[in-house]
Amino acid sequence: MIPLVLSPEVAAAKASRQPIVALESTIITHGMPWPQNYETALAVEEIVRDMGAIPATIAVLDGTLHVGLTDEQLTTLAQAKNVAKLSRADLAACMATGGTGATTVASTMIAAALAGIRVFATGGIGGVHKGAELSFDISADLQELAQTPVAVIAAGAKAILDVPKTLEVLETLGVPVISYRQDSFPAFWSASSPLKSPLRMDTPADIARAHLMRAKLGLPGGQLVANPIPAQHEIPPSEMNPIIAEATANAEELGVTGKEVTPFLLRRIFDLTGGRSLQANIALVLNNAALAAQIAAEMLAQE
Ligand code: PSU
Ligand code: MN
Repeated sequence: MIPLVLSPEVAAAKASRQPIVALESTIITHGMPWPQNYETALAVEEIVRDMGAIPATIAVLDGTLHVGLTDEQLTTLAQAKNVAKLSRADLAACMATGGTGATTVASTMIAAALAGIRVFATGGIGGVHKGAELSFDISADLQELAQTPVAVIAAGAKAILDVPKTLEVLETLGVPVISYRQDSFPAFWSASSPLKSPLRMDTPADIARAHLMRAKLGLPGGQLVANPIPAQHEIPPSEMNPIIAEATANAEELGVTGKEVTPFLLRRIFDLTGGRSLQANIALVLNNAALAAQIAAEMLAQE
């Protein structure tokens, strides 16, 4: 038996073949401050419902892997201190020892696939960090995309990463990187970047068909769908770049490494932008949730 618990709403959606969108919890516990983290988590669930799909937020609570959280569980998680950040390497150990932890992109994909959910919306994926040639800091999210059949809808990779190297690794791993309705690869807080996207698609139907086609070919893994932040919410690269440089320098000075790097940089960038980065982050997550719901509906329609 697979050790996971579906919420009643998610179980009912599966039984009646409604579209479902998986949502991660690290963005709640490590990516945004209280209370915006909780408000955003609720707003994301709401937009998924408005678009005709059922949201399934994923986390480990007291050793149990939950797919779909109640409002009470979400509130508790959003306020909890010192919650573990669970990537592929941490998931089983946390469950085995009765721990509580938030799932990253990698472990949310694992849980979603186990639950039969093929579409997952988040903010930005982890990737190759700047200086990775020395630190070897490459997120497990990239390998997960190569092996677990879930389409991940994100606003590209955060510009705190080495984005060209992230795209190179994704290519090496055979992960389709599809930008939505534009030729350039989006840069999280900014809608476009100087980098050309490996692939472009303009409809949820094409994205769904490509995902299903990979499965028919027996290709493992998912797709990264890079959905640009809506123009009215973006912060241009000219403003973000010096701030990212400063935050990255601060992380180095303080010797921040490993799992701490992404949360540290997000907090520092929040401070340096006077909270604007968070507003942009919220806007892009909502935008990704809406697209994910459409892709999930298309996958069901095409089967
Ligand atoms: N993007 C965000 N906020 C986040 C993250 C990504 O806007 O909190 C999280 C995701 O859970 C992602 C993780 O999977 O950071 C990547 O961490 P790492 O580089 O340590 O694998
Ligand atoms: Mn890392």
